[in-house]
Amino acid sequence: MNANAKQKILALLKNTNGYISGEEISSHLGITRAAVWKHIRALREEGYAVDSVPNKGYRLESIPDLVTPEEILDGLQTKQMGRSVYFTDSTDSTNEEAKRHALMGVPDGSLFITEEQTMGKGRLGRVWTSPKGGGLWFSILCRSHLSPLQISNMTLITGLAVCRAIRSETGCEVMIKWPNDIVIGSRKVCGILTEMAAEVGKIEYVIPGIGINVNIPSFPKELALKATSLQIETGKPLRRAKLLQAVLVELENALAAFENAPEQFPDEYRRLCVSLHKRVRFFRNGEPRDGQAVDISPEGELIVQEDNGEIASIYSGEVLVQGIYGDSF
Ligand code: BT5
Repeated sequence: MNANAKQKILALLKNTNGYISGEEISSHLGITRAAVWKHIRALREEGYAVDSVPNKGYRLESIPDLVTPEEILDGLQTKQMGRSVYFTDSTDSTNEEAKRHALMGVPDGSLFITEEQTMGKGRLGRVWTSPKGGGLWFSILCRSHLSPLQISNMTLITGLAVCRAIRSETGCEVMIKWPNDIVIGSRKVCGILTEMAAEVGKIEYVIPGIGINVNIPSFPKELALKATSLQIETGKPLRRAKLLQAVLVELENALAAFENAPEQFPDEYRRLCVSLHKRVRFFRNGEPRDGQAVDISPEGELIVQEDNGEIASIYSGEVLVQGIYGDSF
């Protein structure tokens, strides 16, 4: 079956107010009425509710919550980001998908997205729970001009973009826990894992991998205290493709701004960073060190005034924040 014709029929249905006749569709696309019917049936199987009435034709009644290329590209307002979509029903990890495709020369801004990850990755070998259909599990391949040092800010810029998008799409007052968590209150709604490949002094590619808990009604016991979803917070399910489009736009803008002026770390990040002005604990050589988070440096480091009076600049790693996910120390 011609997938392109199916996409065109979907676009026609979306752009028609009311019914469109089978005859009109078939003459518009130059295919038979029987072929139109087959495509309509395929769309219904995917979850599109298409009403059909004799002598009137077809009408799209509702759109399922899909993250297929058709739904992502429909109305996407970016120049490059997310314009090539690699969608799978299930995969090990979208970061791994992106790495495999990077070797095949796919374009800058390619999006790798899946309904379910069977080996979703957190940092430091941890697991990211990615149930089917409940979230936005995706990675973006960026062939950046930044230096490996500047790239350490990628996670922070991505977090800022996700934060902006969730705020504008849902009104949820999400905050950033430095460096890679997006939280609502004291629970995590999104995690970011950035991976990169570099030669000496030159970036080959960088892959921000983003997991957003969207339509997850509840979490298993071991996560229930530290995880939340947008559905839990707002009380209703959300169209994932629409939120994703907003993230892609924000990410494209935030990255462009950062590439133009890498020395100007956005003040907005500081305002949205829940770790700042809190008691924090970090680790040096396995030893816990406590203090107060006082600033983010222009390079994106967390600056901590330690209890012993020293000032520490933390570049990466785990930082516990008192009051978040029940961190206590
Ligand atoms: C992260 O690691 O937060 C990075 C998560 C990145 C996930 C995305 S999904 C798309 C792409 N492909 C991948 O394979 N990964 C990326 P970290 O800071 O290490 O946090 C991991 C910890 O968060 C786990 O040990 C759990 O305690 C908790 N966790 C696991 N799944 C969670 C979920 N769905 N929501 C909230 N917390 C979760």
